[in-house]
Amino acid sequence: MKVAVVGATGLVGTEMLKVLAERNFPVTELLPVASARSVGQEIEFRGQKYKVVSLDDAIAARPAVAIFSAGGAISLQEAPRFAAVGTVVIDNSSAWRMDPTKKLVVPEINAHTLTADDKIVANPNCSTIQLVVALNELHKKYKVERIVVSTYQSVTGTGKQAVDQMMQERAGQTASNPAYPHRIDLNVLPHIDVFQENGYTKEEMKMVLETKKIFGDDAIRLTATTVRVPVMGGHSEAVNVEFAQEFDLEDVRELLRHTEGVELVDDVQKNVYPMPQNAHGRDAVLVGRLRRDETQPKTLNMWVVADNLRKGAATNAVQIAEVMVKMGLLG
Ligand code: 11C
Repeated sequence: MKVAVVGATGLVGTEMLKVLAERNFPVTELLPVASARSVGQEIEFRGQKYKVVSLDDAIAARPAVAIFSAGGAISLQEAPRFAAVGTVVIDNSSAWRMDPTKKLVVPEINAHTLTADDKIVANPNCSTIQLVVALNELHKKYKVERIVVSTYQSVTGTGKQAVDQMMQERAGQTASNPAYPHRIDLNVLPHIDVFQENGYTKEEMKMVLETKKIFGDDAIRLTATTVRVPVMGGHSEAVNVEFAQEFDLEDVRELLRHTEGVELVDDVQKNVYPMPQNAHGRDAVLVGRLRRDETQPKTLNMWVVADNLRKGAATNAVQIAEVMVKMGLLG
């Protein structure tokens, strides 16, 4: 199968290539696409060298699937051009997520909604993916009514520029090309993506809107505070979730043990709980610190950690492609 990876040299693009190789996705020809200045450069995939090609050359090659991670503007402009030649686009940007004609897919939850008409499929935001994977079975059994979530997000979510800023600051230097309006090392920024008119950031509103769309449930109320922390390896979330039905904490543990994509990491007597350093490089969504909210009934507190570049981006996108292969929707 011909596979294009658009944004192949970025942090997520690099992870996409790794995940495609690790999962033995049936790539017969790889078309790595990157900005004009990278065209002609070589990248390695499964021990073979591939030349970076332009968007036009990739479209002319009519790949079966194009996995995009090159920002919203490029997705808006270029995804329809790929779709027009019959390529299925799996897009990791926010460009198409809330378009009512596009599916927003987390395979464990709603892959069954995909059809042959879906030529542009949206991959959700990383902080939403790990939240909905953790809540999936709990929502089925107890029905989520309201979520209060605070995030602690890795600098890798912003990209290389932010990683460089943090490492330069950590080395005692002034960042040469800072990604953030303030220093990030030895600091915490309650600011991810741009501020909206309602005072929330776009990242916060993505969590609100994408959660409803993925669960297909507009009644879910969610309020978020998204925060950048000087961490690499994964995003963490403190989640307070109120259900319609009462629950038993042991049943919740049992459900999470059997939730696809989730690993229960919860043994506080031994100081065992999820941390970004345990999630790094892995696909599982780690869930721990399970406890009742003692201030009101039917409410659970939990701590959810996942590698934002893996399940939060590359892995989820490749899993969508895998499911589409199985459903006969690719190639
Ligand atoms: C972050 N969640 O950590 C963002 C990165 O809408 O796909 C992903 C942005 C997006 O900064």
